[in-house]
Amino acid sequence: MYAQMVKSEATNDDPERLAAFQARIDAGEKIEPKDWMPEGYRKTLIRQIGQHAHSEIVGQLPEGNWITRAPTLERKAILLAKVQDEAGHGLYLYCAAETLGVSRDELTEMLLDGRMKYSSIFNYPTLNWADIGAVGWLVDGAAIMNQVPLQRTSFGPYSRAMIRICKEESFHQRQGYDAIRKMAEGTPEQRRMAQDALNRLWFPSLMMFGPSDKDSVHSEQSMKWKIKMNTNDELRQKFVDQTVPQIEFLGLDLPDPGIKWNEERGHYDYTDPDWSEFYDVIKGNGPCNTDRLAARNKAWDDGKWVRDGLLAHARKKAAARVAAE
Ligand code: FAQ
Repeated sequence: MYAQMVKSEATNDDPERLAAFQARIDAGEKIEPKDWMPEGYRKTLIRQIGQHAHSEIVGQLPEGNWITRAPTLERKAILLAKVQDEAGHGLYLYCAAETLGVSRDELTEMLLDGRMKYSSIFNYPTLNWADIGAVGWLVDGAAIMNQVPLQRTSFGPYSRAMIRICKEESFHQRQGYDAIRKMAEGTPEQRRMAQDALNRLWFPSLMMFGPSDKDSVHSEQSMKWKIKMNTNDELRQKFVDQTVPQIEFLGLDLPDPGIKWNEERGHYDYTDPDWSEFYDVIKGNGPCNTDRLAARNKAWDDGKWVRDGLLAHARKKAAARVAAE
């Protein structure tokens, strides 16, 4: 099975080659597609970049759902631009993965038949306009916390894709914060909606960083290879520390009674998400898993005639070129 195949387990590569490869990583060199790399490195990257690309594409669904119902023309234009950006991020990432010898079609098929994952967060519904503000603020906020360090990741094409993605994600986070601020400063009903969105999306946002360090399967090897630059818990803590003052600025109630400043640690304490819920969601049993995969499968099936047409055109041109030679 692909999922087993891409585990970042130790490989049987020649120890000398492995040591030279590790020395390049330790020296901060970028690894480029034509360079030698251990099979485990290549497969771990395909798994992570592929999952990331799928998340960008599936992540368009909960927000796209609100484009027609945005409260003003300005908010509609902003949301439309954001959703288009997510499609672009998916494309940069699929291109980065393709340099590792897997095609975009193969990756898509693995998403569609459940062999590859996408971020757990997109299996939660967006019930109202406040959720759209909260997605930009919290979900893009969590995404960018993870992605800024990935600009320094060891694989060249991934690192370069992340530079552009991060510029756009920071606009996404700010537009979300602005939308939720408007709600928090609005009528009592708007304020109630903002609070409700924060309460529902807080723990799913914390889950985006992955399981706690003691349960993370890939972190140790991925950090050695600089495919990941931080552990899941390090990034989750940074996100909590950044977001709590924003919640206070908005005058909203904290979504977790366990949030308290810990003077000794110099960080906020917080309650861990319900990890059994997380594992259930990534196994396919979240509130929207079935809908999300059905929507992507439908888009893939509906687009078949376009792909077939383009392929037929390319084949015809190639045959004409061969005939002319
Ligand atoms: N959801 O050993 P670890 C966005 C899986 S940004 C689902 O810790 P790893 C922007 C993991 O795959 C969101 N599955 O794994 C946007 C593994 O399973 P496997 C995407 C998860 O890879 C915003 C198992 O659990 N960002 O979409 C999750 O070292 C708004 C064990 O976990 C990225 O992908 C999860 N949350 O660390 C778009 C960033 N967490 O494969 C639209 C790049 C873990 O063995 C709207 N990725 N799993 O079967 C990463 O940094 C890492 O892959 C982690 C997971 C941190 C996500």
